[in-house]
Amino acid sequence: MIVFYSEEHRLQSGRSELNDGQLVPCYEKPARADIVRNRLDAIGFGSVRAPEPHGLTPLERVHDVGYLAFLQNAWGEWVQEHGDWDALPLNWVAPGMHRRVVPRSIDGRLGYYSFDAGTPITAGTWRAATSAADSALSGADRIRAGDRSAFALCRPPGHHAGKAFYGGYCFLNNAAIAAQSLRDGGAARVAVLDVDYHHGNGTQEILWERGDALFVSLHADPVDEFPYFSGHADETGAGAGEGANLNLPLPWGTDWAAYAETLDVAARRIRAFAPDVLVVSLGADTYGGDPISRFRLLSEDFLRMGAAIAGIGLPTLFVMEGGYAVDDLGVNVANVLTGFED
Ligand code: Q9C
Ligand code: ZN
Repeated sequence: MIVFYSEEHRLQSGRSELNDGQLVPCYEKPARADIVRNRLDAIGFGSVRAPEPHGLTPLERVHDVGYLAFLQNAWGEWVQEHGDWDALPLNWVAPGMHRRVVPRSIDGRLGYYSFDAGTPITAGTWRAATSAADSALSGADRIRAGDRSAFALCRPPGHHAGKAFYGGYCFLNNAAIAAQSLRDGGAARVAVLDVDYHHGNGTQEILWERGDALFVSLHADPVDEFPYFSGHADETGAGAGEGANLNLPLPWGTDWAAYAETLDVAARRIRAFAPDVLVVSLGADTYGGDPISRFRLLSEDFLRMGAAIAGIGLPTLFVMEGGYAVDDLGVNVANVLTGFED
């Protein structure tokens, strides 16, 4: 399968995120994409290409134009106000407060458009995020052209980003942007399967009222885990999208045996929806060695995951999401892709 990868991912290299009460080095760092790229090279997997630029139009099909303008300009405004250090938000709206008026202050707008303090905006954030979206869009183009599969090695990731918010290391929702592009290119129905350890709250929000797009997610139960306020089993969609959202929360400690059963539930739902294409939000933070996650998958289990996804029997675009055990991330991601192909 063809792999899309942009060197511009390096431009997102935050210094620190707020974690357990401390500013710690960002878990979401350039070495993540490098190790995946290197592993694919080492095993001679597919051909790696730079993405085609797709411009703003496909981003505006998913994200709010005011949000996109904010994201594009935030770093410049932040530097003018505070100088050349990562931009992190400090304030958010609480129930009973108001978000009718968009703040003029850059600090106010960082809070207005975000939901955590783990996602620094830096000088290169916009270019890196748009290059990742271009990889997802280039992968969608391959599927539209008739390829059975493609892999968008996106960095920064995307599934926590909503129509008008960033967070969870994500700025642009690469998977949703690709899914929309596939719809616009002629697919009548699309499904997004999210196997990242964390709930894909951004994708869920974007597709919430959509009957033409099924969202299915396996993730750590939000009663215990980030993003805490999204991902419960009773969130099933609304309006035309009622019933087209399936959350499958799992407890901390989940191993492959339990995961595989739940993945089968997801696969059966996707087949019943009868989509034309499948987009997979591929996070490998379900790995037992992941430093911020608490599932127990082994490297060999990712081969089985790839085979199970192949069993759904749809043209499939893989979009890279999380995974922070950097040393093993290349093997784990490559295992999903080779397990799919074999
Ligand atoms: N103590 C993705 O996997 N907070 N994002 C972690 C750990 C945020 C993960 C805090 C995790 C975001 C794409
Ligand atoms: Zn994750």
